[in-house]
This record gives sequence, C-alpha cells and structure tokens, in this order.
Amino acid sequence: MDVLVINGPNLNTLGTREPEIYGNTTLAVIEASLVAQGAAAGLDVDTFQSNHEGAIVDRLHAARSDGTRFVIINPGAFTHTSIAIRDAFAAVEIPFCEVHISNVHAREEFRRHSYLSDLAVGVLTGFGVFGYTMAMSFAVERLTA
Ligand code: CA2
Repeated sequence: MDVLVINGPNLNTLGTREPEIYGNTTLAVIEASLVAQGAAAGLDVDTFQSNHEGAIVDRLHAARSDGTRFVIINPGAFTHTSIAIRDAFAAVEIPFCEVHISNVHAREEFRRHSYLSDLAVGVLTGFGVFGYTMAMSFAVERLTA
C-alpha cells in the first residue's frame, strides 16, 4: 500500500471515554475515513492499531518491504517512552507524520517530549481527530505531486 496509518495503545477505545479530551469519534470511523480519503486520490491506505510496542516495531519493519511510502502515526503514550519505535523509524527510513488528537503541550509536562518528533516530517497536535485528515492531505500532496 501507499500510506500506513498506525495508532498506538488505548486508541482502540477512542469515542468511548474522556470525550472532553479525545472527542467521540471511534477509531473505526477515523480509519474508514482515511481509507476513503486516500482512495479518492488513488492511494492505497492500510490501518494498524496495537497496544503492544513490539507489534508496532514489527509492523514498521514489514512496511519496509510492502510498498509503504508514508506513515501517519499516533503513537499514543509510546510517544513519550519508546526508543524502540524511534529506532524502527530510523531503520526503515520511511517518512512519517506524528499526530496527536490533544495538544500535548497544553497538558502534563511529561507529554511535551516525544522520541519521534525530530525524525518526523511534521507533527500535528491539538486539532482533534481532524489532525488525521490534515496528515492524510499532506500525504496525498506529497505522494501525488
Ligand atoms: O493526544 C493524543 O493523541 C495522544 O497521543 C493520546 C495518548 C496520550 O498518551 C498522548 O500523550 C497524546 C493517549 C491515548 C489514550 O486513548 C484514549 C482513548 C479514549 C479515551 C481515553 C484515552
């Protein structure tokens, strides 16, 4: 596929709790919308969610040989902890955009550091689930230009 959308831990429960922070859209709806947005531009989009760090590392390794040209990732809490996911991105050398639904800079101090941001093409944080749409628009622009 062309674009891989990865969501990390707990994001499978989107839309079911803490709607004041994360809204009430489910991950299934977000993923379907991104697949449609990519398809409208002639791009194949795959989606992946895991609560397990190693599974995300494995999926990134697989992306190296499955044709993935761009990754959109909301790493969830692994943003702030995972050198392993950082190292996987560095190894596969696939450009990526980091997305956060909430504004991580307006929350606890520990959310202000990301192990991924300096490797990312760009970071979208605080735009709600619209951040995923914005990231996909960027991917379409980049891959179809
Ligand atoms: O704002 C974001 O998108 C985050 O990546 C979400 C992570 C958090 O650890 C990051 O600091 C910022 C947490 C995801 C938790 O997912 C939930 C889903 C539904 C309800 C509650 C949490």
